[in-house]
Amino acid sequence: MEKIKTMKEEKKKNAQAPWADLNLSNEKLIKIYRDMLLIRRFEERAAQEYGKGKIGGFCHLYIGQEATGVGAIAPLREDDFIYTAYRDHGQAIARGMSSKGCMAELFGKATGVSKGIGGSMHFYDLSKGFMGGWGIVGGHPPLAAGSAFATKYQGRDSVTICFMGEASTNQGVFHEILNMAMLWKLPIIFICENNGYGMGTAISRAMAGEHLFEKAAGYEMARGAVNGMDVIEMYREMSVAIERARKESLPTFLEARTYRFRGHSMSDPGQYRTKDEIDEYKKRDPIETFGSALKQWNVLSESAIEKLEEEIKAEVQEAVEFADASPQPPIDVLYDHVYA
Ligand SMILES: Cc1ncc(C[n+]2csc(CCOP(=O)(O)OP(=O)(O)O)c2C)c(N)n1
Repeated sequence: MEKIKTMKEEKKKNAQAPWADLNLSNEKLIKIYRDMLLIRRFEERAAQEYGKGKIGGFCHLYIGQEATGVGAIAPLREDDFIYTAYRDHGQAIARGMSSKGCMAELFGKATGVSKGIGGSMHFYDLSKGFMGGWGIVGGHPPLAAGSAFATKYQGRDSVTICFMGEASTNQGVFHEILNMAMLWKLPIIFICENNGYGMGTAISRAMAGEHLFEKAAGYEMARGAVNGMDVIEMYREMSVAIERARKESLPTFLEARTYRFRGHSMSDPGQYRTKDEIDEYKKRDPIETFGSALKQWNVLSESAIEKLEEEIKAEVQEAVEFADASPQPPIDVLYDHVYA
């Protein structure tokens, strides 16, 4: 007798994979998953090392926001440029910067990606087009626009992407730079990672209006909101924006709605939000959601995921050992790159 299919099986049979309309090989899908998992495990370990006093100063974790960074960076070309704020570890790893160099930077060691004199907020790697890691809220979007202006001026078809937190959109400079980007038709994509809070202040207490992405409407810029907890949706919307920038030399403003599971920084007591709220968002954990989809569509098996976990655990362990064994930067570099 023919087995009666359950609704779930029927759905599974008829529906298409969420990435069916995108030209994504299994290899690329696995790389996207691996990058998200590596960011998560790297940062969990960074938090532990911070607790042991191996990492000092500011340290802002990206945990919860992995899909935004990975989904935005995965469709880029090697000759594209990335600018971001201080919550930069995840985007650096997504861009392929080595976990050893990143961990060593957190440890303040000479082998770090910024030679140990940048720290958590100032990751940098010119060879990857990763232009930082900037600490002043709203300070770096003008630099990113400058990069987009430069590549356009030189006749190259590189694209610049600029991550920023939602709080930076309340700065005056944000509006100045959106105006210029549209006026000069710059090949740039502004990605506003709206995680709902600027330090301990909920966005509703700091920003007039509900639809953040509509701030770009005043400049008649292509704009929209995207589910930043869904790596495939990010990839899809970014692909459209990248095409617009590369082919038409036009900017885009994307509001990625996301959430950070950890505090603003390592010293955040977190009294401005409830555990229930955090738990609610954890149900939408971007890594678990994507992992389940990959299993459902037979891209990865449970045992393949376990193997990836093992590999990543070993990679992070090696990164910590490398960072620990590396030398401090020499004292005479203290005033290098400091302008007065
Ligand atoms: C011009 C400026 N003002 C204040 C600060 C202090 N500050 C550091 S982080 C932060 C909140 C920024 O929130 P958001 O841009 O939404 O990024 P998120 O932390 O959510 O990633 C503030 C006010 C700063 N770094 N720069």
